[in-house]
Amino acid sequence: MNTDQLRCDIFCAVIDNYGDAGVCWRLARQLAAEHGWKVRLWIDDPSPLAKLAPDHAAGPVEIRHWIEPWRDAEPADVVIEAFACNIPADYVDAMARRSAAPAWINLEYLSAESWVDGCHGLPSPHPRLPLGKYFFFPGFSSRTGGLPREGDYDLRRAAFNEEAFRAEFALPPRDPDELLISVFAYPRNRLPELLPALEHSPRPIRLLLAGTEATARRQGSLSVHALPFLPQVRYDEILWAGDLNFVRGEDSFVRAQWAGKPFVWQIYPQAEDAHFTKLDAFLDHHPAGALLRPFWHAWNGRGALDWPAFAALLPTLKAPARRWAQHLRTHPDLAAALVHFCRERLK
Ligand code: TRH
Repeated sequence: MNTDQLRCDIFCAVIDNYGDAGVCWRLARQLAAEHGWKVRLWIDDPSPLAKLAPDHAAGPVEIRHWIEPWRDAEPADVVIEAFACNIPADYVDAMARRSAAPAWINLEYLSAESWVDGCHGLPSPHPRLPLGKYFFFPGFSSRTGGLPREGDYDLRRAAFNEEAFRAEFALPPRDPDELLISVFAYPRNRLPELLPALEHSPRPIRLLLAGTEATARRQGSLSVHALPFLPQVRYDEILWAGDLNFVRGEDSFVRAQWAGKPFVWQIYPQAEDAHFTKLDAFLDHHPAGALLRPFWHAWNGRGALDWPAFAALLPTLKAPARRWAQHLRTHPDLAAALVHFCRERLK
């Protein structure tokens, strides 16, 4: 098969929030824009895309509303089901009827747990049809599929104009002593407990509440601003402008790492605190994990939220954050790894 211009169908079921659509959109865009693939994104709820990518109609990805009952569509060369969503049975039957079986990928959730290394790339034969599906895990080690990072990331960052960004969102020019904190958190968060400590900070703090409509206010050392929800290509700007970024879920968590700045992760909560295993696995890998652990645990609901102690650590956290980003860059990015993986299977 000519694997130069492959056709690819990505299936995305939106469970909640922006992460499902956000991860799929980012991957779809990169496969189309950087690898020349002809990508269709089948999404059961396209509404998050209106905010993530308001200009998506301009291409290069074809957005399709995934509606059941399924209407026939010819299967692509590469079929990606995101986060183990169940792709339509009729589509799977049509995949089996192709002369060459498509490369069928189950794109999994991101985790730093060690079992991921052993499961990445494993095949899972179909019980009935001559088809095999492969588990593809994003991750932090060279034995995983890596993390999404666009080829133009460095160029965009070099072109980022912090002054213009601040002016656009009515933030005053930077005070040299200021600490700029961005917050993107779940609605259940400990920000109300953090605010009094920030108000009493010895240095001025500017807090950007990402994707909210709160009104600007000032109290003691703290100034609070709301930022509108920006298109996904611009979310990085918030992280580049920040000295400390609070992020959540999966995609913003990865972007904070590329920014190479200290950050705090609010992990997607799971039943019976299962998410703490995932949180700790990440901290075990991060060069500043031991320092970050108490505050990160507290931000996720365990233990006292000791802002003065964490603020005192911030200067120490800068170099490890940069080192971690550099380390991650030594692995191929997720889209490149996926393209390589699929080409091998389609040979
Ligand atoms: O929205 P999330 O909480 O998504 C979550 C996670 O993906 C989680 O792992 C998954 O299980 C659950 O969904 C179903 O957080 P996440 O992953 O950071 O996605 C947010 C997206 O929103 C990300 O692509 C960045 C984007 N974003 C913007 O584009 N503009 C903005 O202004 C902001 C604040 C976010």
